[in-house]
Amino acid sequence: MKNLLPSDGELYLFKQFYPKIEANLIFNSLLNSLAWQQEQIFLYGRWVKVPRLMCWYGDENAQYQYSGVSHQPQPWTQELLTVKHKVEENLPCTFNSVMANLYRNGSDSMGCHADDEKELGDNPFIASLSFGEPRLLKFRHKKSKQVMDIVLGHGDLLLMAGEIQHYWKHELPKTKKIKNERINLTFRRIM
Ligand SMILES: O=C(O)CCC(=O)C(=O)O
Ligand SMILES: [Mn+2]
Repeated sequence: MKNLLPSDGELYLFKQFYPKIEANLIFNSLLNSLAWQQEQIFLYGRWVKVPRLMCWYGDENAQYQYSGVSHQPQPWTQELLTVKHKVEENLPCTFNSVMANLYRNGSDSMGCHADDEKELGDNPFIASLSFGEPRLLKFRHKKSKQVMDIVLGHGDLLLMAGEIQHYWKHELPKTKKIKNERINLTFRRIM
């Protein structure tokens, strides 16, 4: 599999890791069964709603800090465990938690960031599965400002590895074109 980055980290895309029919079933079931919530974060002195719905599942000891707030994961559902096992069978790593994001339409988004929290370790493997509406994920090199656009489609698996979080940030921009939902699962290992 080819590294999509020109330098400073590793990024691999497995198109249709889940073929369409299976991806449809998983999408519908995650949409209806996960405990979606709109989180608030403290930004510039006030509480603001994040522009998407989120929830967090994992092993009991996989606590996670988000905007200074400690989050306890919800216990794994059978379906998330089945998905996690299939991802792990195809990658050289294992995970103890998953962050789920629901983008209700093109107005929902994720700002520019790197997944560089210290509890993820130095060069984490992060496996990101997408379902539903295809959306653009934009990578920006922190120094050279080089940009890499990747479209994440229904059933695609993206793997971030190596030094990528040191050198690149990523974001899911808003877009007026998209009216339907997308679900993203990012599997992580919290130390
Ligand atoms: O929705 C996406 O593809 C990006 C998710 C992401 O970057 C994250 O959860 O850290
Ligand atoms: Mn991220």
